[in-house]
Amino acid sequence: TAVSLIGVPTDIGAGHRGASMAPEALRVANLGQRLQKLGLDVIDRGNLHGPLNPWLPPSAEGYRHLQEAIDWNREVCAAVYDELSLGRLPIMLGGDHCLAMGSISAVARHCREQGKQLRILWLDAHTDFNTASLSPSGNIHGMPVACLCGHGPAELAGLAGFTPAVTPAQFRQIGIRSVDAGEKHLVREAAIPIFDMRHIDEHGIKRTVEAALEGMGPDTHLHVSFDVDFLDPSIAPGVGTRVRGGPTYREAQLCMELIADAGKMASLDIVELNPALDKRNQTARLAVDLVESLFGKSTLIR
Ligand code: DIR
Ligand code: MN
Ligand code: MN
Ligand code: MN
Repeated sequence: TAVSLIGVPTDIGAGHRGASMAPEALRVANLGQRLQKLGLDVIDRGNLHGPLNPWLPPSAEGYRHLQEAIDWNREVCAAVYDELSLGRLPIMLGGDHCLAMGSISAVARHCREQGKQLRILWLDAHTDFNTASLSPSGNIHGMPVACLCGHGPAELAGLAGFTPAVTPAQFRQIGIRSVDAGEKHLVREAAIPIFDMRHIDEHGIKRTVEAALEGMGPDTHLHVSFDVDFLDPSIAPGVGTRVRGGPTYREAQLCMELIADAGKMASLDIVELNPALDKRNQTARLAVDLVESLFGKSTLIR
């Protein structure tokens, strides 16, 4: 497999500063070298460029930094589309989760052109299904799923070249344990397939991940959007929005191993890592450890 690392150093979508330092934190934690050791062809494309964080309050329309989010996501969308066209697997080194609007829009376009089915695995504590009117914060990192499903401003919802870029039925969300009051209504209405923490508690991580991956065919492109706050904050403190009660280290490892076994992952976001809130880069190192498993590292082979 040929993979391309794409740094997206931005925190314009988040409520805390610092995710803009994460691409470098992941490099310092040797992401590229570790993937190379697994036998992958790795190219680090360096960082994309976009507007700095003006750190303004939400506008009257309810978005914080909307124009900045549009500018960044145009860059992300173009870069991801180019990598997919080259037959490479793009890995986004985020950056806050708003970048998934650009990456998944590019993937949706690629899949439409190639006649592929798209499945999106959303590993997150949050559903990220807010709209400007529902969001309590106005932070755009809480809106990418809604936006990709057509609930958002045209400049973002239309990045793929068609709207909606994807449908709720293409998502599988795992690890959910925080949904805002207004967001709940839209999540239910859209009927997004969600495997929340209660589901994991009751059925175990193995059956949960297997259910989320069920029904993929030979032509399925699996996009994994890995929000690091998916993990329990006791093992992953370096994120802006910690929510207790997430997957343990072993559960997260097994989750990644099962995704690797399915053999369908063709694009990946690593988002919301915040080195400013981390200790000794431990959360970046944990993310790298888990991404190795996502690419098939196992105890007995390699
Ligand atoms: C919250 C936080 N639901 C919001 N969302 C986060 O502001 O919309 N998503 N942190 O990952
Ligand atoms: Mn392809
Ligand atoms: Mn989250
Ligand atoms: Mn998220």
